[in-house]
Amino acid sequence: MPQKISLTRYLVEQQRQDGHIPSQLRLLLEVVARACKSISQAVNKGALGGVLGTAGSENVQGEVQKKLDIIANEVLIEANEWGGHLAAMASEEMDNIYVVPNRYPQGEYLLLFDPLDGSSNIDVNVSIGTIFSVLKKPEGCAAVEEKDFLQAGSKQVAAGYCVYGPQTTLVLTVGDGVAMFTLDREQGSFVLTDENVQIPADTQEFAINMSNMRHWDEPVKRYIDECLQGKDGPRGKDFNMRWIASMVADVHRILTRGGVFMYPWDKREPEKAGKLRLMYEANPMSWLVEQAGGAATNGRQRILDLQPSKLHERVSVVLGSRNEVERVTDYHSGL
Ligand code: P6P
Repeated sequence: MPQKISLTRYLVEQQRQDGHIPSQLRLLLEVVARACKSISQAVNKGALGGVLGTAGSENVQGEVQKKLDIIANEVLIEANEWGGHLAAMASEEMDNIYVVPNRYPQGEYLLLFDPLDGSSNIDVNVSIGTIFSVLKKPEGCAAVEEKDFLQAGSKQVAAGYCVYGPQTTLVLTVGDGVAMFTLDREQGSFVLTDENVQIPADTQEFAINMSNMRHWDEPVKRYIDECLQGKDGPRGKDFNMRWIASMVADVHRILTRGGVFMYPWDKREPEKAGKLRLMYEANPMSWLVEQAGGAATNGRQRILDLQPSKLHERVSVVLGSRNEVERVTDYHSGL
């Protein structure tokens, strides 16, 4: 029976091997993992825990907040504010940044998260998840402000998500590939179940919300139309479609077996670059996908190169199997 490697042991060995994970970052990642275990418990209770349904409020995005959105946000704030590893946090569920209170020591990291992505699936028992991204506080920065968060995704020092599905699985990168940890509920710990995750460069599976087809730009319409023509069309092969409406679940499938995920700009709200948020959805997911050999663009540019101007900035997303992402991006360039 192979020895079980816990998340703690994996992080300690990574730290020892190549210093990729300074001790403060290791502490931060373990605290986030523990918070995800608590969120998983709350999600698993569902109706028995009285946590389903809406909270009767809206978030900064103008979206109705579910009770579990707020619970997950509070769990992450309370778990991370006292440890001394963080200077501040930012969340999809909070208009402004949350600076660590003066009663606690300040650390050198900034934590950003979507505490519970896929909220529309909560009440119908479909996989949802927590997405997180870690940046360093800028050098010489005394009092952290929102502008200190506005760093390109290429500046991330850690990124990951925890998907609450048939298994609770934590997926993580610190820039040295992607590792997956499955929650062993009997031990109460995350156990390494996959490392060096690799996304196949080609795929026959795309993920997009087809109901928006009439609103898409021409390059996206062309790409999807060619997929739908199947083996008799220009692609010469049939395609399958998946759309879970939880980015975490769709990305987890792509990391596990390949595919391409698209939430492109559309003309319903032309002033918005896209629906998904750059800082705490697209950036962490794009780094994970690239670390697993895939690619991630906004249709034209590498997502990790984008310079954010607002904390809750939105972006168009095309990510997954490298050859498919490159094809979509080429179509946007008129090739
Ligand atoms: P739609 C969930 O609300 C989310 O932000 C992503 O997790 C998901 O991929 C997308 O929105 C689903 O959007 O328009 O299909 O409901």
